[in-house]
Amino acid sequence: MKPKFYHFVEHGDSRGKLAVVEPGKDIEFPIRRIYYIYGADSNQRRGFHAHKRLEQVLLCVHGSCKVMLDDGSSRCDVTLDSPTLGLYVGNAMWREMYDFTPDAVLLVLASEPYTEADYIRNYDEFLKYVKRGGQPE
Ligand code: T46
Repeated sequence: MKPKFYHFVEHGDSRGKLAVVEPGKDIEFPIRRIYYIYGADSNQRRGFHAHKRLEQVLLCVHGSCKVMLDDGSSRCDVTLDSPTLGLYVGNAMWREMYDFTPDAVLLVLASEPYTEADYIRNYDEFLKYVKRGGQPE
């Protein structure tokens, strides 16, 4: 599987750096929620789920972490270590985040508000969901 990345433009001058993510210009979906993960335990993996509809872009704006993506037929592991590198995580994609550095801040731009019903937390159910082409039973 080939992950999709965004490379956001860095605006820098003598004062420092600034990066912009503008929906409709830099990413395709509207941003309806923003959350961030910090103080993550480097020995613990997070995630272990897929989403039915949600689209997201993950950016490690400080420090670094790794993300494992699984589309039901293949997997890939990605390192996020730059505040201008965004990883697109579409729906029907199993994800696990791991190897957080102590200073890591993982920023997530999400297309939908938080809805527990959108989560698929069981891996076998996820595989069945993918086989059905993302349709409910
Ligand atoms: C994802 C990965 C990358 C909320 O109340 N609202 C929210 O918007 C979110 C994201 C979480 N929460 C609560 C639910 C849990 O009690 O925060 C707690 C931790 O959430 P969770 O265990 O789902 O965190 P991760 O790191 O396993 O997964 C999160 C997102 O939930 C998920 O959509 O794709 O980050």
